[in-house]
Amino acid sequence: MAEAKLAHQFVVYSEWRTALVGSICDYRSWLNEQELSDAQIDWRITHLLERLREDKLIVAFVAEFSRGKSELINAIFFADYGQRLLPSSVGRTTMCPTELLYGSTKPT
Ligand SMILES: Nc1nc2c(ncn2[C@@H]2O[C@H](COP(=O)(O)OP(=O)(O)OP(=O)(O)O)[C@@H](O)[C@H]2O)c(=O)[nH]1
Ligand SMILES: [Mg+2]
Repeated sequence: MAEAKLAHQFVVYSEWRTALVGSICDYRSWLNEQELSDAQIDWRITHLLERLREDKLIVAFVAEFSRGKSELINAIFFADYGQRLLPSSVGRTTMCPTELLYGSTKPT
């Protein structure tokens, strides 16, 4: 139930981003028609559109050391693995900012 609700919210979010891309494209066309655009504005809009089209979701887990970040990530994303994928123990463990990536086209 909660999973279906979350999935639905992601669909709504994705639709909102698509609509926003459309509005920004319209805005860019209007700027061009009115001859109000320049190279810098065009570059900024292109950059913004690229970011919106990427549709990448970034979730950050931030806290002091040994507060359970790694354990929480293991529980949320890797509960089915039956073992801790991220090392987690008392004291400083991870030691540096760590980035985990997932993409359906990337090898697992
Ligand atoms: N009792 C209890 N212990 C927890 C909980 N979450 C984490 N721990 C324990 O707290 C300790 C630290 O957890 P970590 O997940 O390694 O903490 P961290 O925030 O990733 O720490 P650093 O990587 O050092 O920044 C580990 O021994 C965990 O097993 C919890 O909800 N309850
Ligand atoms: Mg950690």
